[in-house]
Amino acid sequence: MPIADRFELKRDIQEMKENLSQKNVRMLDVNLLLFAQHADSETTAVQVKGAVKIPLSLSLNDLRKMAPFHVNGLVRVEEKETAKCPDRENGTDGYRGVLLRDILEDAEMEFVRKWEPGVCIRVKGAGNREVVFSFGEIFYGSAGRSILLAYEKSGRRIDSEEGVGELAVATDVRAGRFVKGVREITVERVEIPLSAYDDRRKNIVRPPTTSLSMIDRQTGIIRQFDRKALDSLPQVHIRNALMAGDCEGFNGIYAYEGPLLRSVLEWFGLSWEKRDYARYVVVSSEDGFSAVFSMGEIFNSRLDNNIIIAGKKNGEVLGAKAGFAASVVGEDSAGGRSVKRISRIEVR
Ligand SMILES: Nc1nc2c(c(=O)[nH]1)N[C@H]1C(S)=C(S)[C@@H](COP(=O)(O)O)O[C@H]1N2
Ligand SMILES: [Mo]
Repeated sequence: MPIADRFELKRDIQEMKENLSQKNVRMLDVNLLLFAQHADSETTAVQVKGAVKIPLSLSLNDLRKMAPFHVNGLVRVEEKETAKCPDRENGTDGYRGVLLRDILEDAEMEFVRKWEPGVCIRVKGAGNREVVFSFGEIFYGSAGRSILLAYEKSGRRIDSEEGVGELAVATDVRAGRFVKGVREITVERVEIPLSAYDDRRKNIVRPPTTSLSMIDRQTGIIRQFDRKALDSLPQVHIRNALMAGDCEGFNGIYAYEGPLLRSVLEWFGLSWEKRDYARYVVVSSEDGFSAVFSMGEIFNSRLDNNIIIAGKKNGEVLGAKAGFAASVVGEDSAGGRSVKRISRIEVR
C-alpha cells in the first residue's frame, strides 16, 4: 500500500472513531490498530540491491521468517559532535532481528575472491540517513556478528512509517551508525580495475614501493606518506595475523607492526571530529588490489585497535613483495584486506 493511502486509511480510522459512541471505541481501536500495523508491515520493505545476484525486497514479516539473531542489554550512546561534549546514554535494549551478513548472503554477492575486499555496503534509512560498512567488517571480522537489522526492541515490534526496523551495531562505541526505518541496503565496489590476476599470467612483478599518496576526494588534499612518516607514528603490534585467502590459500600466521590506519589518517589531517559514517577509506596497490575500511570501523568501533599500516613483519622490515607498507587487520579471518605494496590511501 503506498504511503499516501496508508495515511488516508489512518485518517479514515480517526473519523470512524470520532463517529462512534465512547462505549465501543476501545475494542474498535485495538482492531483497527492491528489492521493498520499489518498494512504497514505488508507494504513497507527494505530493498537489497546493487552488486548482488538476487535483489531482494524484504518486509518486516519477511525478516521474521529468516534466521533470528539477538543482542541483549545493548547500551546506545548518543553520537556527539566534539570530544568535549559529554557522553550520554540513550537507552539500553535487547534487539532481535537478522544479521546484515545473513541478508547479504541471501542476496548473494556478485564480487568474489580478490574483488570482494573492495566492496562496501551502504545502508539508507528514514530521514535520508546513510551509513557505510566495509565488506571486511561484515564478512571477515567479528563485527559481522554484531550488525543486525532488528525487527524487535526489548520485546516490542519496531514499526516505522518509512522503511523497516532498525539497524543496530553492537560493537560500535556510539550510535552514529544506528539507522531507523531502513529503506535500502546497496552493495557497491570501488571502480578500481583488478590487474593482479593479469600480472600473474604475464609474469609481471611490480616494483616495491617507497611511499604512497594520501588523497581526500572531498577536499582535494594530497600528501605523500613514506617510511619516515610511518616510523614517526605510535606503533601497534599484532601478534597473530592469519594470512590466508580463497585465491592464495594458507600462507601462515605472522606478527606485524605499524601505526593504526587511524593514526595515519590523523597524520593526514582526518581526525575523529571530521568523521562521516557515509564515507570510507580505500587502500590500494598499483596492481589494482584494494580494500575498503569504513569510517565507523576506523573511528567508532570497540574493535578499532587492529587495523594497521604495517612496516614490519616478524620484527623485520617488509620484503619487496609487500613494499614499504601493507595493511593488516588482526581481527580478520582471512588476508583479504592485506594490501601489499600500498600506493594509495583515498578517503571517499
Ligand atoms: N598488492 C596486492 N596485495 C595482495 C594481493 C594482490 O594480488 N596484490 N592478494 C591478496 C590476497 S587475495 C591474499 S590471500 C594475500 C596473499 O598473501 P600471500 O601472497 O602472502 O600469500 O595477499 C593479499 N594482498
Ligand atoms: Mo585471497
